[in-house]
Amino acid sequence: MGSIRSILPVIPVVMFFGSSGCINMPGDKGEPCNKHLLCASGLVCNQETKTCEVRQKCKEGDKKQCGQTDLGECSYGVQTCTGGTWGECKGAVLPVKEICDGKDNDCNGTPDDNNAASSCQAPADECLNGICHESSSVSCGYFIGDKEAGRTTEMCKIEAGTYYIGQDPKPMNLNEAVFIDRFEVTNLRYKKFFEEKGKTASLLPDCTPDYPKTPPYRDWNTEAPYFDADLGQHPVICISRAQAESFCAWAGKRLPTELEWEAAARGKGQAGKRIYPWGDEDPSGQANCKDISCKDTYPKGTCNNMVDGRLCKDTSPEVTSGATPEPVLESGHSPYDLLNMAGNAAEWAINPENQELGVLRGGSWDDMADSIHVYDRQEKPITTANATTGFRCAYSPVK
Ligand SMILES: [Ca+2]
Ligand SMILES: [Ca+2]
Ligand SMILES: [Ca+2]
Repeated sequence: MGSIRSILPVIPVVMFFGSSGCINMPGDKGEPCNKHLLCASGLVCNQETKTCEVRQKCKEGDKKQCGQTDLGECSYGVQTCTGGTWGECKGAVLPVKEICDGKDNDCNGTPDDNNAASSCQAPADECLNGICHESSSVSCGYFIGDKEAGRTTEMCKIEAGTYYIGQDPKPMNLNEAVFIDRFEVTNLRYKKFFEEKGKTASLLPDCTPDYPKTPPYRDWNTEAPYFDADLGQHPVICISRAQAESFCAWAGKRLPTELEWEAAARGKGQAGKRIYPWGDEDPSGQANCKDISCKDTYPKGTCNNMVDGRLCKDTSPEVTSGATPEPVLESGHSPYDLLNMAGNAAEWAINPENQELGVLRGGSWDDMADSIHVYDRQEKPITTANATTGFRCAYSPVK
């Protein structure tokens, strides 16, 4: 039974292919086309000569676009028709592995995605704005935004996680990591912004009417010389919240929320249950504020408003005579190594529940040590601008 079934189907197949002359096969190269004007694979029937020729893929000299995409670093190239076939693709830039360089190397429309950080030297590094950063231990050292340059534009990364917030600290969650300026915004940084904005009067730091028009604090005006270069590294003061927001937007940043600001001042977890950025010890030498436990910016008794223009409103013995803003590079390191979170300039922050509420954080050079705690906050109209009001900016990375 089985042997008969396997033999029978073989017979017609042998008969069919065994005699090619019986059917009209497509012609080979140079042969006549068959009666259906067909030729073998890859050949075409020349309608005039009725012979089979190599398929003409294109017309001599024709050009067409080639490559994969023109997104990111990629671009299309051009292919030219030569001898009936398309030549090589010239000038096209094809996708390559994404590396950390601020560019879209793999041409998917997003720069530095697809783990661009893997091109950084150490495995723990991360890629931000085209620069590799060590994410393991260093919290600062980020330079974000191309509008500004210089050390005082450095930012620190505040990790997502639980922070103990408030005078009676309660756990609160910072959902996403945020970058915050390491320093208060300086006069020099603000000057660049002010000039690029055409010295618009509404952006002029203006202490009127709280303080007399006395140098160095009222040395800003729209006429040259309007800016005291000696105070370039001091915090810009006499800044309203709208002016602060304007500056941060110009720099590609924004004002921090109160939660972000306090997280940056305290540090993460239980260790953040401190009262000052540096811990629980008095500010001695750590903060620029105005009682005797603060830094003594000027020797006692040397400040005279009328002569040297420094603001020293209070000359009583318990007050550090001559407390004024100090250069932002100096004091009060927080766990994330931000400076002057306590004292120096008071800093605008945003309360997300009530954005119309003006809030100043950290106290200022004009506050006593008991008013510059990490949880201290002053509510003020957002139009407030006096010799204590400054700010720093925050930044959320684009995902
Ligand atoms: Ca990409
Ligand atoms: Ca890249
Ligand atoms: Ca401050």
